[in-house]
Amino acid sequence: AVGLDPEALRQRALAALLTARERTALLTDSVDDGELMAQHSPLMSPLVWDLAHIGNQEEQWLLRAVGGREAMRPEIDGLYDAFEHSRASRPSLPLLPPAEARAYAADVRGRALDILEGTPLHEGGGPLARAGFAFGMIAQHEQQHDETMLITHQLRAGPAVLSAPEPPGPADPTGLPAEVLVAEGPFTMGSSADPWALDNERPAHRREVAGFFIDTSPVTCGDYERFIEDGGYSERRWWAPEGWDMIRANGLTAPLFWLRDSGQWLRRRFGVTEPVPRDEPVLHVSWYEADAYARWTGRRLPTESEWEKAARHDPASGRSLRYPWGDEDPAPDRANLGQRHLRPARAGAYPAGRSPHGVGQLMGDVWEWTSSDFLPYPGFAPFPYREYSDVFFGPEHKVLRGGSFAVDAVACRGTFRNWDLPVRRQIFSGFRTAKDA
Ligand code: AVJ
Ligand code: FE
Repeated sequence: AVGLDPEALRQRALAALLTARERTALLTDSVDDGELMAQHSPLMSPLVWDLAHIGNQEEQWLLRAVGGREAMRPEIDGLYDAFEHSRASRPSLPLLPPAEARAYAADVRGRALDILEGTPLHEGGGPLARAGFAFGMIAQHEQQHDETMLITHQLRAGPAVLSAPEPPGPADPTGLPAEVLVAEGPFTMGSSADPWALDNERPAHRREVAGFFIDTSPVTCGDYERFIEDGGYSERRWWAPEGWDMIRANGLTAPLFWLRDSGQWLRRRFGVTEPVPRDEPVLHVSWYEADAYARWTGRRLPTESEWEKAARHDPASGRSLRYPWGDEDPAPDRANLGQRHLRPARAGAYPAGRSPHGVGQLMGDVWEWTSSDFLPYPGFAPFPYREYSDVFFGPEHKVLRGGSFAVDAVACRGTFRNWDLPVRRQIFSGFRTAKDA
C-alpha cells in the first residue's frame, strides 16, 4: 500500500519514472524515424509528438513548477500544447525531429531526477511536491501517453514490431456465476487519502446505490458475435439515436479491426491477423456499441458508482478497498496491466484479482464503458491544472473504468477515472453489463 513516508514515496516516484521511460523507449525505438514522424491515423499524433510532449509536460511541472527552473526551450511549449493544435494537424507542425525529441526528453529527465533528489516531499514542500504528487502525476502522464502510443501502434499498417507472451488462461474451473447481486446500500466512492490520486478522483464521498446485478466478467467476443449474427447492427431499436446515425454513416458492422473472411470473423492485432478469440473480452467497441449490445440482452451498462461499488466495497468491513483484491499493489497474478501482454486475458482469468462481491477482471484487460457522463464529484477542485479534468466535465464524455492491458499500475486503481467520446473505438475499450435488482 502507498504509505505517506516521504522517503518511500521518493523511491516510488523514482521507480515509476524509470518504468515509464523504459516503456516510452520501447514504443519509440521499435519503429524507424520515418514511422515516428508519420501520421498513422488522423485520430492520433505522430509518435514523435507524444515523445516531446512527454518531455515538455515534465519540464513544465517538475523543472519549472516544482524546481523553480527557467524554461529550457520556451519556443516549443506551444507546439506541444494539446489544446493549441488538433491531433490531425500535428504532423504539419515544425516538430522536433526524432533525435532532438529524444535528447530533449532525456535532458529534462536528468534534471527532473536532480529535483526529485533535492525536494522535500513532506508537508513543508508545498502542495505539488507533497507526498511526491507532481512526480507521480508526471509518471502517470507518461504512462497515459504510452497507452496512446500503443493505440497508434495498433493503428499502423505493416508487419508486427511488438511482441509479448500470452496472458494466463481462465482459472479451471472458474467458479464464477455469470452475474452477482450487489445489495442496496451506501459505499465510499473516490479517494481523499491516496497521495497520487488525480483531481477527478477526489474527494472521497458516500454514495447510496440501489441493489443491482453485474456481470462477473467482461462481455466476450463470442457473446458479441451473437449480437452481430442476430442482426444487431441493422436493428434500430437497440441503438441510441446518435449511435444509430454513427453506424449508418460509417457503415459499421463489427468492432474496429474485425474483418469478415469466408464466413469467419478475423481481427488485426498489432500487425497480425488472427481468428477472433471467442472467450476473450471484446475490444475496440464504442460506447454506442456497448450500449446497444446491453439493450439487446435486456440489460444496461453499469453506472460509474455501481462499477466502483462492485470493485471496491467490502461488505464484511463496510469500507472501500484500493483495489478489488484488497489494498496491496497490483501484481502479475492479480491483473493484466502494464503492456506485459498485448491482449486481454480470457474471461475467468485472474481468480486472485476478484473483488469481495466476486466480480472478476475489473482491473486491467479492457477499459470498461459505464453509462455515466464524466462529472465532478461533490467538492471537486481542479488540481494542479484545469485542462486535466475540469474542461472535460459534461455530458459529451462517458466514463470508462478499470484500465486495460495497456495501463500501467501507477495509473490504475479502484478510483481511477478515464473518459472519452461515445464514438471512440480505437481505444482499448470493452464493457460488462448490469441490471436493476
Ligand atoms: C485521461 C486518457 C483521457 O489521453 O486525453 C494525457 C490523459 N491528459 N495528457 C488523454 C492525458 C493529458 C487523457 N485521458
Ligand atoms: Fe498529455
